[in-house]
Amino acid sequence: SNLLKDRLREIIPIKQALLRDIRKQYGQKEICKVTVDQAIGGMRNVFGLFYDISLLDSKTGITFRDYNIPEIQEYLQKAKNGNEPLPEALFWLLLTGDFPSDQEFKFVQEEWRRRGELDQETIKFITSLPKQLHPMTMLSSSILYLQKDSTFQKAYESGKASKPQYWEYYYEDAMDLVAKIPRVAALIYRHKYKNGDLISSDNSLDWAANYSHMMGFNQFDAYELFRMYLSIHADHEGGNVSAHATHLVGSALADQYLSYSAGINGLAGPLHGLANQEVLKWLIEIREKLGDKVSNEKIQEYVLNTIREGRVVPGYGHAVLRNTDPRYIHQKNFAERLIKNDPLVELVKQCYHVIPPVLKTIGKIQNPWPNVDAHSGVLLNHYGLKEFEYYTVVFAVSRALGCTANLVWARAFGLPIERPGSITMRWIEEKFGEN
Ligand code: FCX
Repeated sequence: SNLLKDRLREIIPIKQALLRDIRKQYGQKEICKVTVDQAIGGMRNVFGLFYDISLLDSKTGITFRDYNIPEIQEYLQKAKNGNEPLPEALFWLLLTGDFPSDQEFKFVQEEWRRRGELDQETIKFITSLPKQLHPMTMLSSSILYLQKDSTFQKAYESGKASKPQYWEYYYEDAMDLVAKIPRVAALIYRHKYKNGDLISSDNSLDWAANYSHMMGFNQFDAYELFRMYLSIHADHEGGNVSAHATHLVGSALADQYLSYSAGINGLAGPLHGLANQEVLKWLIEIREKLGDKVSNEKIQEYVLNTIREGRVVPGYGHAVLRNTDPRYIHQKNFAERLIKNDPLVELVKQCYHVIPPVLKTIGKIQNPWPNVDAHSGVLLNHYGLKEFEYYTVVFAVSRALGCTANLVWARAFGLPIERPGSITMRWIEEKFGEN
């Protein structure tokens, strides 16, 4: 039997009824006012999206179905002798709202193993991509290529799919896409950086460790890093660029592949997921220019210079968070537990003390604290992933969990096509002007 789909079949009618009740009771309540400034200013604090699987609080950070990062670390399945949550378990939690039993966890793991292999044409497509492409461009193109296998697209085209069943096809496509994405990502890595010397999968490993293995990193601690990394980046509520882009494109009934490829394209922007590559570049630049043992004063000066040059300090600031990102803290704890004497890790730690006070002095920055990207690069670098251009691909492998899980629910709830209104300068003047 299909444990996860069966569980969803049970929950979906209950949640659908709950949503109907919520609309009946609160449908006409006002959530927030929208000012002209907010419309022009990237819609900060405009609550206009419905996204049920995770929620971001500006002070305490992300919760996945109401559980924060320390809680998922404590309650989700871990590897033998491991400390980090396994993404298979997180995916169950995101989809169902419950922690999986061991049997349910194993079900997801087995399904992903079964669905994870790539066919020869796909391998050929990926290993024929021009090597000068950015790895995120390669990933997005490869996900688009996989769209040939979309069960939703086929069912829709043949007229077989009816609206109440849409979610089932989205579920199938989510499971396929998530099962395959580590292989796609590892192939891209080996093709671009390791002369096409491919490593086949090892299905005795869990999903995250297998990804690490296919990349070529086989230490237990590297496995732990991938388990941790792929869990904590999985989702960050609905308004961030990658989740929102996926959700928006999906609302036009574009399938999971078309939708997530769009999300990946947004994640590839330097103000979003690409920041983790930028952070490492920036840290290495500091060491090249200022040497091994950099004083706090020199770092302060360097930060001010970066800003003076019109650049952002990568890994710091956030559109919603107003505190240190708990995903940063989680990675910091990981490093303190497992990594000794890595100068770049030490530099990240030093920056945490030095940078926020400097950013606070630049009045306009809303959040001087580090975000998730401030730490992730040095950890990947520590275990041998030196090609920082590739870092956002690992982020994208993780974000597939949240983005595809959300689309299953978007179809289960029958959410309509997204179509907010837009305004012009003339519209504003005519509406609010004196005459
Ligand atoms: N360095 C320099 N300037 C910064 C800054 C930083 N780290 N963070 C914010 N600012 C600037 C903004 O550029 C803006 O300047 P402007 O008015 O001249 O355009 C001003 O401060 C106000 O911005 P603020 O309201 O604080 O932040 P936004 O919501 O507009 O933007 C991001 C949020 C994350 C885009 C911004 O803080 C930034 O560019 N940070 C660096 C890049 C980064 O780390 N991104 C990753 C974020 C995240 F975790 C993820 O999505 O992956």
